[in-house]
Amino acid sequence: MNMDAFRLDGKVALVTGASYGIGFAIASAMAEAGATIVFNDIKQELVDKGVAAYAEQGITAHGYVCDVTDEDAVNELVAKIEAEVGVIDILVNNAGIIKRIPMVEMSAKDFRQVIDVDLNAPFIVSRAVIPSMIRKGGGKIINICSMMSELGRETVSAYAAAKGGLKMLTKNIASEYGQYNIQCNGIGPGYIATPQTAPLREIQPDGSRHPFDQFILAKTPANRWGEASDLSGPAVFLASAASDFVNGHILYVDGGILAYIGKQP
Ligand code: NAP
Ligand code: GCO
Repeated sequence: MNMDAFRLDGKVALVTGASYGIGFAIASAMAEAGATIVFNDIKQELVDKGVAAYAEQGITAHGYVCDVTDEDAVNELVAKIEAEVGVIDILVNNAGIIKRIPMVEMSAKDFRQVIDVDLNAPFIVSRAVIPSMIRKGGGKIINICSMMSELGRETVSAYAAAKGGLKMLTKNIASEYGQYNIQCNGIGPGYIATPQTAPLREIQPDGSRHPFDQFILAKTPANRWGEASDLSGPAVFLASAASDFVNGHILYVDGGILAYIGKQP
């Protein structure tokens, strides 16, 4: 097998919400594999910080301010990227939020905001990039799903509904656009140490680990939280020609959580 199949040379990759966290790690890995990196964030300040952080790794990233829930802004962003950088070959729908509120205490506004960012936005951005992918002869779309694409837990009803929907949106894009040599797959990270999960890992006043931290360690055969870098290889694989016959698949990168009933008492 020619290992160049795992390279991304000559490809333009848009990773949404990638100033830091999982998106930043995925974009950095794709750059190492040869891709030209484009990313967006809501705030110019964070875009600037992201560009500097990529530069510290020797990566010249193209950063843009864009709220992925704003359809007009997304369409303008894609047109600007195509004019300034090139047609998007790889899209990673990474931007996401979570609100941890018991469902009966959650407002419909809060519920809709999570659905808007975590499900509606991947639809909006994918719809904006697919026509050019078709004209170019193909492309790759990677949706960042979750354990909550498969499992529920207390306080994350909106997030689980969104990520469950994102799993099915992934399968539907794969079904509808596979004929144009577009592969759409998902990555389902386990529990990853990023700002999004920082509240779940806070050291307690008595110096002990957060109860949820201990819970996740007991539910993870790897007995550790994931690092954003654990997602790099899977993302490069799904962005590369090595996965051209993989379509509609959710690749869980979870240290074994979904396979495991949990540590015995
Ligand atoms: P994070 O640290 O909270 O980063 C999320 C990123 O998305 C931030 O850069 C954020 O920008 C951006 N973003 C949020 N709303 C946006 C919007 N409307 N428009 C543009 N950008 C927006 O999260 P993460 O842990 O890296 O997670 C990244 C993705 O992985 C999310 O989809 C998350 O659901 C998913 N995931 C995370 C884990 C985990 O354990 N961490 C596990 C499974 C899946 P701002 O800072 O400006 O808000
Ligand atoms: C939570 C966590 C999880 C992770 C991730 C797991 O509150 O349960 O934030 O949802 O973010 O999605 O795969």
